[in-house]
Amino acid sequence: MKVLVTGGAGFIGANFVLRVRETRPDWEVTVLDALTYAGNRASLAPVEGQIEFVEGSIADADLVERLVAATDLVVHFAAESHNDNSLDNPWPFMESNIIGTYRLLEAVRKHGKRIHHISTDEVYGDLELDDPARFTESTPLNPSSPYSASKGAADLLVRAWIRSFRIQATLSNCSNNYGPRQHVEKFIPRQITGILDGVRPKLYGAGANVRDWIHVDDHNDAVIAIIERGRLGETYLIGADGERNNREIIALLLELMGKPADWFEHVNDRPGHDLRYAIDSSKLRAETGWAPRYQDIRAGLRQTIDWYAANEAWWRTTKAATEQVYARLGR
Ligand code: NAD
Ligand code: TDX
Repeated sequence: MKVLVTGGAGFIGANFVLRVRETRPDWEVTVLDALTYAGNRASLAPVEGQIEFVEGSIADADLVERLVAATDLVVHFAAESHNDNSLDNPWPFMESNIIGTYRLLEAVRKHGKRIHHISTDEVYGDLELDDPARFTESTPLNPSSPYSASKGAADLLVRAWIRSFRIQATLSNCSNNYGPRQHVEKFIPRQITGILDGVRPKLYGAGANVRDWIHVDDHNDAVIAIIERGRLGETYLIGADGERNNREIIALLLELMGKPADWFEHVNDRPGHDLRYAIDSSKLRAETGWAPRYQDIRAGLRQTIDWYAANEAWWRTTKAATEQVYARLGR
């Protein structure tokens, strides 16, 4: 099977390509990635020579059409992915996440190919801390930030192309990922690399916000399960029952990295900061048999810390520029 992976130089996409090479060696992989500030070709170094890499944008209709025509399946990870950036400048999110997805859908429709669209639990908005409810596939879309609104818009386009044009497509909405090769702008790698540099973790507001953490390999195994065993036209929520508030994550990182429990600082909160995300993944588990392998977040964080400690060259190049952006935002 020929697979076109958009955003394959980003965090989840690169880990997907590595996982596919490991577990599905007969899949032929082409990566399409614009190499924005978030893309890093070094993430694909272990599979150099085993995949084709095309530098370009999913918003480039001609390029997208040519690549989609030559593939069997598109796995669509490419996106602007950081909420804080979307609050600072929403435009790249509209272009990549909405127009880019539209270009892919039109090419998929024209050439009769299949697409799996990667999305986020953030399209459902947020939950109260004391609400026993979790998101399901039938939760209404209610996004809060320009990022999550652009992802929700893309999800609606995919659903409309399924209904109106009967394209072969599946969707998945996953919770917060962690693991190796995540950009240092994101919560967990920002704090790990900060601690390695002797800088205290930075907690937005009081840190009561809850995220439902999943290891990136578990997310990608779920995507492979949906590709192989999911029903066309369906949406699947991906989550590993990993609810933790941000204070708890910082406490775990400090403990695992040998720092005192109070060695962190509070910084300005994110405007419109979603309170809690929580995923009910029973549909995915029942229909595909998928289950997460990383049940213990402590072990997953240990592996992630070890990866950043051993791969300073990978993150050092982007650390200073990332912190300059945060300094300007007061976070
Ligand atoms: P990332 O920012 O690390 O990577 C995104 C990649 O897409 C980068 O390599 C970037 O160069 C590329 N890209 C951006 N715009 C592009 C364009 N116009 N054309 C081609 N390539 C482009 O993001 P990530 O965390 O790996 O997220 C990947 C996908 O998973 C996104 O769709 C995101 O919404 C979704 N998602 C992420 C999480 C999470 O916790 N990180 C959770 C659920 C869903
Ligand atoms: O320095 C920080 N301090 C802090 O307290 C940073 C960078 C974040 N935070 C908080 C904000 C969130 O409550 O940590 C939590 C996680 O923040 P992010 O890593 O920015 O993730 P989030 O906004 O939850 O979105 C992520 O999960 C869903 C991904 O970035 C999205 O792409 C995905 O869709």
